[in-house]
Amino acid sequence: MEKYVIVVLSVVLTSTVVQTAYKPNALKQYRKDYEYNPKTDAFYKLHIESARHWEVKDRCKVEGAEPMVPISDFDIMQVHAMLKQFGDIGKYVWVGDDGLSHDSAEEPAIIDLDPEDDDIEETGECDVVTRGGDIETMYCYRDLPFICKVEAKDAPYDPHCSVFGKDYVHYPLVGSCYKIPKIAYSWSEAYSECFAEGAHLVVINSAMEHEAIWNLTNTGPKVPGARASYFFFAGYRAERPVGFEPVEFRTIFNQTLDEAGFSAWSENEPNNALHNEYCGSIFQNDGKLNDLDCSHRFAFICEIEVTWSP
Ligand SMILES: *[C@@H]1O[C@H](CO)[C@@H](O)[C@H](O)[C@H]1NC(C)=O
Ligand SMILES: *[C@@H]1O[C@H](CO)[C@@H](O)[C@H](O)[C@H]1NC(C)=O
Ligand SMILES: [Ca+2]
Ligand SMILES: [Ca+2]
Repeated sequence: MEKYVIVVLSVVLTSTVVQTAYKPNALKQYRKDYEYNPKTDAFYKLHIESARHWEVKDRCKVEGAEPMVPISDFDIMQVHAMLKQFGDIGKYVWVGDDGLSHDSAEEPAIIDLDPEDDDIEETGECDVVTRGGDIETMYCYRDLPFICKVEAKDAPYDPHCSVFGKDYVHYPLVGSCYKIPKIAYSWSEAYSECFAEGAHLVVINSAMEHEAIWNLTNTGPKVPGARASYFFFAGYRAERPVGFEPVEFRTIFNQTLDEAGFSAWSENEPNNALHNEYCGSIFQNDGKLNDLDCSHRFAFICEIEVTWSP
């Protein structure tokens, strides 16, 4: 064990040196919240918010990744190094199934009161990596942190959209790339997700961009979990007014809608339903704007502006 820790430390130190050394183009960058490991040529993110094992695959997938399967010692060292930054989140992290059998980390029942009871077996156990660097198993229903990984070869640089990954669609006439992540989020969660991707919640700046967004909202499968499938959160917000002040929607860049270049609301919108709609969205039926409750979960659109060069 001690020998192992020394190996881990020296690897961690070496990779730190590699990462801080100035080498143009040497360091790959996926999303802002992923860390590159040159030893595995892959990107990793430790999700310190916990989830049940069966939720992990989808959560990684939203980020274009998969649950990390510990296929090499470098993967384990990566988990070890990332966990070290968070002393408070317990000893175990969900990982993907490596197909091998491992010992259970669960305490065996001291006295089996009912030998006929085989609930535990039905519950099933799933793979974890421990702080000590072992692969063990725990009950799949536990809430644990988890780790996602994407290999650099699966997240190639997209020169049209200036982003790593394959999910952004380029609209050359508009000069932007767009993505509808496959998850429903509150407005703030959506804002953060786009930011982590190196993008921002979509802002419509022209009639042509309106056409493109309208088209985009009518392509592709519905996002699961959305409160209504025909609204997409976008980069507009208003402050909740004090008293009878008028409600004024601005873009996330603090422009008025007119300054942004597109100010068409859907019919009878903004209606501030239940006096609680201060976040902007795009309505699929006409591609125009609608106000929504910021805390409800909807699909959303991320945008990356790209400079057109001949
Ligand atoms: C949107 O779709 C319509 C019909 O499919 C097409 O005519 C139009 O050119 C598209 N607009 C953009 C900006 O892609
Ligand atoms: C946004 O713009 C308004 C109007 O120009 C200005 O009063 C306000 O201070 C701006 N807000 C920020 C955070 O810059
Ligand atoms: Ca735009
Ligand atoms: Ca509304």
